[in-house]
Amino acid sequence: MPRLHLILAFAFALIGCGATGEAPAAPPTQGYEVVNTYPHDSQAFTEGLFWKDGFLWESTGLVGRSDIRRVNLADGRVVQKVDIPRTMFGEGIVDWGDEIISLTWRDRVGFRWNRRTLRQTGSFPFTIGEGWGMTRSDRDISEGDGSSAIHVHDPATMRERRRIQVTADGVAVDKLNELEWVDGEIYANVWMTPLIARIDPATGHVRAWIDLTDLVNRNAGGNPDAVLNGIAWDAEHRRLFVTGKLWPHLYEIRLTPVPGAN
Ligand SMILES: [Ca+2]
Repeated sequence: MPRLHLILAFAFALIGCGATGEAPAAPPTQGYEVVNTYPHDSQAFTEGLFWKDGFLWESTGLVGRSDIRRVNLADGRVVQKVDIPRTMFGEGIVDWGDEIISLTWRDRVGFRWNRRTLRQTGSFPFTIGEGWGMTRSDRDISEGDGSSAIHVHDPATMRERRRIQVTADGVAVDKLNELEWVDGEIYANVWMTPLIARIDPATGHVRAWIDLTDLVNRNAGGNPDAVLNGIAWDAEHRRLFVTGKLWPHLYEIRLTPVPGAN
């Protein structure tokens, strides 16, 4: 059961149970501090988020409300946006070259957009189950499908090159949602939880959890759909941003050292 896997993974992370057999050690839970707080569109059902060229780029979901937008960090203002087809449910986005590539949740199609004009330049069939979050390294594009798998694609064709199975202390971590490539790791927030997993892309092992319970409590307002979902990394200035669906705020956070690490 995916949910059981997730609960077990979280419990192991908190309790710090010892590993069995040759499974890796239980990942520690890492703290953070809020560096800056910014406004975020509380109508945005955030599905994708990244930082590029001085702006946040965000995609939103829900049928009839899905778009791709360029957002000013300081005031949260949407400076440019394009709707995806009104019958579809938008999902993750990633930049590649002059393009933005976007997924849909269950519509089995992805789109390519000119990043400057936000005009659609193409589409492609998307046959790997559901589309969830996306991110990129220098070489490829990674994408989740709601399970514990991260699919690594050739950006030119969006064909799968390899697959990462994500585990924490030997237990599959399901419902990996919005993704972000950060300093050689993949960060993934886990749907319906306050957790971000820091994943080793070579092994799929979770190296640490980041527990954002306090930010979820500040923003969800009791709405179960208002989950943590949105991680962006400004590599140049080493700023880590997080937000959630329908959250009124977006945060820059700084991670505190992993317990027990130098
Ligand atoms: Ca992201």
